[in-house]
Amino acid sequence: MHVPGPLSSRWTAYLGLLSAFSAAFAPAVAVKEHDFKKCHQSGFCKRNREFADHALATSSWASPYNVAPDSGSFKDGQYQAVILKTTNSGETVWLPITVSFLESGTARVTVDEEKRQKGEIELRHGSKARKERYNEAEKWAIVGGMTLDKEAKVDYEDKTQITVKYGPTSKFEATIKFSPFSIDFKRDGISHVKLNDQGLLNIEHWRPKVDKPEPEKKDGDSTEENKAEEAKEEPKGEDESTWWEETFGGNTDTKPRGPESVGLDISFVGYEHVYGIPSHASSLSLKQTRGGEGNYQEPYRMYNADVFEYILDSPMTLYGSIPFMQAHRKDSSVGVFWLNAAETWVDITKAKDSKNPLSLGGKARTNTHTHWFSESGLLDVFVFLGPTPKDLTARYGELTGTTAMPQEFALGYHQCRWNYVSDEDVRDVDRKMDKFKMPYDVIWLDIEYTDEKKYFTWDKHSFTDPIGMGKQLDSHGRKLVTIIDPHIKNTDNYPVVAELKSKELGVKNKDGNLFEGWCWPGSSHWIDAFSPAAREWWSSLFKYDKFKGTMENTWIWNDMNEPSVFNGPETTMPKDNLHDGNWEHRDVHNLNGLTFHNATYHALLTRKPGELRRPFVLTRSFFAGSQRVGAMWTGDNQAAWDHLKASIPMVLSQGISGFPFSGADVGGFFGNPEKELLTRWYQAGAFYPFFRGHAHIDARRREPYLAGEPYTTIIAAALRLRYSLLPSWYTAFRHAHLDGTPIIKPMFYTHPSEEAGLAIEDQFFVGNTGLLAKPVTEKEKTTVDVWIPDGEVYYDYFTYQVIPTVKGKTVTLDAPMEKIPLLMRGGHVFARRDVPRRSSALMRWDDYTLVVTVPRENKVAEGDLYVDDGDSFEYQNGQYIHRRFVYDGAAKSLSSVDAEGRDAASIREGAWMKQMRSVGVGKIVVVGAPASWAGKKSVKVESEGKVWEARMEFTPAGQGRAAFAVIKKVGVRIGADWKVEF
Ligand code: MIG
Repeated sequence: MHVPGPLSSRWTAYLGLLSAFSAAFAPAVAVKEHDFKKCHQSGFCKRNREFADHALATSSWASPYNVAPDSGSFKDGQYQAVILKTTNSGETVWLPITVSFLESGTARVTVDEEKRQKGEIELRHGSKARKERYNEAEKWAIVGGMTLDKEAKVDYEDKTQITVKYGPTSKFEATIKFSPFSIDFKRDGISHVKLNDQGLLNIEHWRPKVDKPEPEKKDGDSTEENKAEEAKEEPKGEDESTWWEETFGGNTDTKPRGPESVGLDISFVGYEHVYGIPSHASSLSLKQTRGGEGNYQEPYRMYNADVFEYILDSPMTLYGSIPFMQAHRKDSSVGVFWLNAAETWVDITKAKDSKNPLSLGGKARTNTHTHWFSESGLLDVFVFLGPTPKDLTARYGELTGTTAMPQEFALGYHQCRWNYVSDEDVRDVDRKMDKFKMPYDVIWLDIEYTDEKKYFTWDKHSFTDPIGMGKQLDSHGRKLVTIIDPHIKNTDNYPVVAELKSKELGVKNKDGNLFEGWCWPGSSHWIDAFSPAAREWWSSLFKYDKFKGTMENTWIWNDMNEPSVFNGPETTMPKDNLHDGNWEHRDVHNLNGLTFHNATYHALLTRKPGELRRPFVLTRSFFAGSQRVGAMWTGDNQAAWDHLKASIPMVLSQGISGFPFSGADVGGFFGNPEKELLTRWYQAGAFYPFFRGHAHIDARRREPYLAGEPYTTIIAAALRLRYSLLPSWYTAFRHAHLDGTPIIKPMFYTHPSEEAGLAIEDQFFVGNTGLLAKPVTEKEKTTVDVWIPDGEVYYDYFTYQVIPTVKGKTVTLDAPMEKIPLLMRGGHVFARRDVPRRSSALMRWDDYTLVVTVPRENKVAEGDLYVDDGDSFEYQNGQYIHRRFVYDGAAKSLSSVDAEGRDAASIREGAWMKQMRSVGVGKIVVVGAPASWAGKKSVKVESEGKVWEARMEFTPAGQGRAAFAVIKKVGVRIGADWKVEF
């Protein structure tokens, strides 16, 4: 039985490390790797790897899974059949398979286990665990895109196989082979994705436990004798030692259903790069995982966990997971989404194609083989056939939803630390940011604001007047974020825990009693946010009159929702705990963070009757779909240069995996950054979609104004750069919201045809602005090499220097301390607001500056601007401005039209839109203006039936700087159609 002591080793180790930090600020202590499972310590991981080793080493290997003769039928876009597995003991296992072809061109393959069989299984220990493979991951992750493709057709069928054509213009096809079972997905007649091509499909069927003398066990490793004994069992070499019970780090997992993992190989034919499956502190282009030089030994793991002091360049799991992977080669992208919320591992290997070396213009192509396995649940995989990276993010977004349209303030700068110690401290930081002219939008309160870690309460001594504090912030349009965690202190006189208990809203242990564990408050219980009743109760706690001290500008931070349990196995919950519907924690673990985040999001929607504002909730743990309810950050990084560097591929990886509202703690959480590092981190952080400075409780104070000169001025400039570009960031969020496009984009995403860019992970484009950023992430570095993806002209953002670029080559840029390497690609128009102010709210009615970057040969430059009230849901009723700007060098004009072709007259203007009538285009800057404009003093402006002249100043090219023109006092409304003629 799992009986955690009140102060387990985990808890004391945690405290020990914390105090070690306060004592010495020793250089980063590496994560205690032995606190987390390696593959060989996770029973099903070990078994699936051994299964793979055996299959791949056996030349005559045939997958023991076959589609039952005549079991298949195809109807209305769905193929259904039964796969039979014959076990070594001669037993036949029935596995119903459904292949769904969706209208969007996505295919879904779901394999379940025959219900009849499940019924026969007696669970051990009289367990209450649900006897069914978990089939509700889709209920949490999927919100659309599930319409079946009624046009999908059987193209060919015989006794051995069936081919279905589907997708837009039927250019996709799937050939399902029966014996052994496999699926080959083709696009335009060519194989791209193959399932079970290597024969690694492995569905550990449910079986009764046959009691026999317990073999000797030690933490997942079996002895040599046991191995010999087990070799006689099915399938060959199977290690049964962890079938029925598993022990790790002193915690025992009673496994009432026995072995039940699902595994499958997925091959990407002709693909050399795979990306995604965040979050890992790893490269953007994922590494191979089965050893060899420069490769990992361990599979990428997804088992959401509070990984203390995580190490870099590692496939270890982190706080959240998105089992969505994309493969890319020159001009083609395909992908898979493995919908399973249990512990999951992915092995990746790459191999030159020996079979057909002449296939791609004589070059032996590389195939990437991936091997996925999850501890329990359905085998459920979506296959995307691209062909572009944008198609993948859009199709994935249709299924799991897109980034919620954020509060506009959320794109500003967030000032956090563990902890601001009193309301006076908060007020003081607020004043100092103003004094040093540093814009910011949000100040954060970590766990110490509470009365003894009882959430929804305040420490009465240090936070005497939270409302007064909130009002001071509000006077400059600023916000407060307070932390609320899922562990509820188990103590007397705390109504929250009393209700959780009396209403039975907590996660239960395997015996069906309220689960108790240790976290910050000491003994705690955990809300079970899978339960509708618990979510409803959670909502009640956030009402303004319930969570006293909060007001309209208070928003929420959800931490520790993996969940983190100090005395639990791998710092989380026992897998045999029970959730709503008696699903085991094992089945739902990776969804836990999403459900809690989701509960908080919905709670904030109902704080006050009639108040309909977009919630802001930051989460640490997440799963596919979490993007619909808020932002994430990459957790407890360190104040070290390599952590700054690692943050960029991590944030890019989030972006291409459907959850782009992400950032890393600026400055590094643990330790004290030297001033140069802190400054460079602000310069990089100004390009994270989520931009927050944060620090550990034992770290020295590091509010940006404390840095001293020249750092303070440089950091202030980075903050202001962020603020001036907010209109473009917000527009990028709009695109992410509409179709799942990342906010910052890696080279493979924007330039999928450029092979040399496919692995680049340290530079990126911002939205559609053409802004190419390459933050400095190395100490004492004063130059950077930027790789140039195309033949466009590139200008320096600050100086308008024309960068001497060659497509596909790097160019070295000067990057002294005060400089952020930032280029403008020719051919874009983007919006800024140039008047520096204290917060985004104070910029709401400022005029815009439009920057036109003239492309090569003075052709066409384009861009857009999306604006709404940044707060309510009125944008869903058409209350927004979305302009498309087109600069046409040949026609000598710049025009603004409604980006969606809406008729202005058809929009009934609400209060916000009315007020926007007073907001105009203050300035237009044309970078790279044609030399022929020299001598011109004005331009013709036409809008709303009027024509007038506006002054233009032209500065000719000189010393490598492009010519540019500035038009001031343009005099047009931002919401109106207009045209400028040069
Ligand atoms: O176990 O709330 O990642 O940002 O400051 C540490 C205290 C708990 C972990 C979060 C970190 C936060 C800290 N929390």
